[in-house]
Amino acid sequence: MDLKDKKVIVVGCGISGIGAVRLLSQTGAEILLYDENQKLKTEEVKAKLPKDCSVTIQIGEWKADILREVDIMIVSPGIAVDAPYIRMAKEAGILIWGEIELAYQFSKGQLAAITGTNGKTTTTALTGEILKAAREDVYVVGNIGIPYTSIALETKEETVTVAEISSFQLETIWKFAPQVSAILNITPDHLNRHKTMENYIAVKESITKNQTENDTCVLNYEDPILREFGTVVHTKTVFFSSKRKLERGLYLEGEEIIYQTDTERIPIVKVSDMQLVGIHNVENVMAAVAIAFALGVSIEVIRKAVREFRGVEHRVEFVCEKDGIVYYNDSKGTNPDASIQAIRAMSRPTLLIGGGYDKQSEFDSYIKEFGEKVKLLVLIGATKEKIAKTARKYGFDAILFADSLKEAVQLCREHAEQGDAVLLSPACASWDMFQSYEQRGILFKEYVKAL
Ligand code: UMA
Repeated sequence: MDLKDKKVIVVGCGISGIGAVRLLSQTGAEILLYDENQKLKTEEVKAKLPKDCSVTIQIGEWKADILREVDIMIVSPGIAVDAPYIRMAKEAGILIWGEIELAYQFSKGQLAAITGTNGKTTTTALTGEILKAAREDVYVVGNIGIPYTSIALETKEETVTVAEISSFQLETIWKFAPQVSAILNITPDHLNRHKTMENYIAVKESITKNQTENDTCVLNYEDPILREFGTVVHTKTVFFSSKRKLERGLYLEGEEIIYQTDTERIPIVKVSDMQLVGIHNVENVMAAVAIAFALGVSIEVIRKAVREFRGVEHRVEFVCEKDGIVYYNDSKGTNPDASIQAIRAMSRPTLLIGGGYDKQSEFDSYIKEFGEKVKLLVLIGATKEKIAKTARKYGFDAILFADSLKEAVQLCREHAEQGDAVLLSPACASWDMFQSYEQRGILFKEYVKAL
């Protein structure tokens, strides 16, 4: 679409809004940037934009006349579509696009789009690595943290873009049509935003809405919602399953991932040859393999990239093995559910470091996951007493307290034996002791390496 002389309002001054303005500044559009947050300073926002970029910035209270003569509204993912000013814009007949749609409108080449409640970042990163091993011009963007608009104008016919797409972003797509889509799983999440599970499912499934029958959708057979969706979706489908053999699709045979196509049975990789651990990662690998295969990547390239992929930093990330003890950094385990996945991924007796900022979470399910696997729990941070109390309630009392992460690492080393794993997966945010989960993870790795 030609945006020359069109009036476009961008809502949100986060990385999506800034990406959108940067793109729009190349199109000849007249740009208005709005953000509700009164604390933002116009000068600070300006500093994030190119110097020669002509944009009117409005911060704080929404003024009704702001929509006068506006043609298109570009919405950041964090803004709910039922926000009053979005409703007003709709009523005024203004086109509402998400930042993803804007990027799509200006993109060339092929697009793979990955959504799902869990696993999308790992699957997106791995798909990106496989494609980079096969093709020259590959971008990895979206919810993973790089706005799609930041690269859209650089794409060419031979480009492949791999995009992690959240439910928030799917709410405001219009013509967005990936050649390959994937929905990894759908379990309750973000219901404060989507209101009902039906809405959440519908928005996830809408990733396929503009795909054609020549395009592909990759789906998890073990998710009952997606198994059903596979029977009605109009695209070609590829199922994957970590629990049963499929007539067609990807599945586990013993220890090996197999891809059964219409004509061939293709062994992909043994789980023991992968650096990713845990059954959830087997599923992520299957999805990434299916996407790459649908985009024409050879099996040899796929195999090599899967074997070499070390995972996403801070998500059950293998740190090192020392004296027969392996260390994993799951600092991204910032809530009990995420940490449960990490504990499940451990195949050795485990010394677990937990605790952190208090988000008022309940830790019952986290403790119940310990089973016979967790042999020692070392607690740090604001939630240490609360987690210890919950653990004792379930009869688990192999608990130590530490005043710092460094001390927790040292305690684990003292108590670990050859064949054990030490896992940092706090089930809590980091803000009581660190700036971010990234900083917590980086320090953990430093302390481990210094042992
Ligand atoms: N704002 C308003 N009004 C609102 C809400 C927000 O004006 O009602 C303003 C805020 O004041 C702020 C700006 O909007 O200045 C923030 O916009 P945003 O929340 O869309 O954040 P971005 O920085 O643009 O980041 C977004 C995604 N954030 C969300 O979906 C909340 C990032 O995903 C994504 O990486 C990025 O775009 C690039 O595509 C983060 C996320 O938490 C990681 N995603 C959720 C998840 O993974 O569960 C969906």
